[in-house]
Amino acid sequence: MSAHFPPGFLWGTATSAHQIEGAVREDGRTPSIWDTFSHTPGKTEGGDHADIATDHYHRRTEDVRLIADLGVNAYRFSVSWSRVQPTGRGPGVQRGLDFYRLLADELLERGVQPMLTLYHWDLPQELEDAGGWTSRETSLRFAEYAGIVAEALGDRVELWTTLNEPWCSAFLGYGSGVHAPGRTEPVAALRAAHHLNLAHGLGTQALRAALPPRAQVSLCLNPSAVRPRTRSPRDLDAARRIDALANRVFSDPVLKGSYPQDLFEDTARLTDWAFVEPGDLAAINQPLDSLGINYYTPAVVSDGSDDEGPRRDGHGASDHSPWPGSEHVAFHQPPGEQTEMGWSIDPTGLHDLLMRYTSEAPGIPLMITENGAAYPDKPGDDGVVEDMDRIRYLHGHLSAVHRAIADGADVRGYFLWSLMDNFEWAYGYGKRFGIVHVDYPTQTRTPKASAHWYGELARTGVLPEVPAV
Ligand code: GBH
Repeated sequence: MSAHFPPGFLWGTATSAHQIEGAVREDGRTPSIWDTFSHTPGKTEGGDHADIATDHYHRRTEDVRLIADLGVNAYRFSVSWSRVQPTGRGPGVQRGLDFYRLLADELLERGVQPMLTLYHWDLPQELEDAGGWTSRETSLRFAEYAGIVAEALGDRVELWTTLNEPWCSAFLGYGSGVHAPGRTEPVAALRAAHHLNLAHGLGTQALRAALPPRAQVSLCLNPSAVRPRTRSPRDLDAARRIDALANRVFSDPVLKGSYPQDLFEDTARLTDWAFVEPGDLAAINQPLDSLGINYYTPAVVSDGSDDEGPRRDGHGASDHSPWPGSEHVAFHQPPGEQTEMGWSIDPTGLHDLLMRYTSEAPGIPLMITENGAAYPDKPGDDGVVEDMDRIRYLHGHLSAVHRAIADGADVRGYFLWSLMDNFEWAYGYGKRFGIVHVDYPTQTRTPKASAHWYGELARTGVLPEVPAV
């Protein structure tokens, strides 16, 4: 039986501003923390930076045509905060806002629904210099920025997302330091997590005030499908701890208006959480129109208290843990196939998460706002990239999505990461997530086999088979 998806399902691809735009010094844009970080020696693979990236800022119209030609009906992109509000304060810059306005218009003209993310990790450097996400002020600045973008684009963009993966911003940015701003302070990471939650809440209020009622507001999380390595009490406790730090620290305040009690206990020797002020949790606990889930791979954990050597979570090679108060938890590579990132391929993790949020966020539609895989794709002599590994990855995960829908999950859309190869953060350009190949020296875009395969799915709503090789 072939898998049919519901009518009206959103079939999209996703990108983020810093990973594709380039043009970092144009039209009044100032550096973000990722410009600073990638230009600091030793922070990214090969010293790669995103000064040019895929030059999307200059190729907007061509790229919109590419998106529409794939056959998809949605596109998720993010706004560069320092292009729109260079100091992180004060009025918006018209040229910056115009770029996104034109992008939205060109997408809509071609029948592609835009989904706008306000923050995909590129904090204006000026705000970092004033404390970044460790400072409460940044949450207030984010709400102001949200209002500016909503005023400028609210008449044409219906789908809004406040933050992309606040876990990465807080714990990779301020804990393990493998992401910008590269700080390695456990308490700073916890403060950042709270201020990101607060930014989501205040930003959502600012969006609601400025947007027409039909607009939909969401938050994109990267929940961890975390599994204990054994059923021993110690491994179960390790899984509970990671679930608190990866998942519930974000989902509980947003969905329930509280932080998990066990998280306070796990982190008690680090902080008393006095940075959570009266009224914050009510501000964070705003109604959501949908919840975005980004999924790549599950996590298998154990209590590693007796293990030798530093703990690593596999994301980069930092000696600093992104798990404040739970540094003793060990992460294990599950058996079986992996993508080029070394991330194990396991679609059941996605199914599990969709079912989990179906019960934890009842009545809130779900979207898969990112899913995809990196492979070292090389074009053949004919220029074609036969990325069968990626097609198999996608087929497996889309089957899991279909199964979750059959099991009662209200999933409204799927956004494939990524539209095209791009700047993969600390990994630089060596890791290619695109369904469109980018030849960086010439900026030539060539759809891979997966792009044709995905286009067929988007046009028909029926999951195609994996082609035989
Ligand atoms: C997303 O981050 C980003 O939103 C996007 O910008 C990025 O390009 C894309 O994914 C691909 O990386 O570290 O081995 O334990 C995803 C970040 C990936 C962080 C999975 C946690 C767990 C695997 N997450 N990772 S491991």
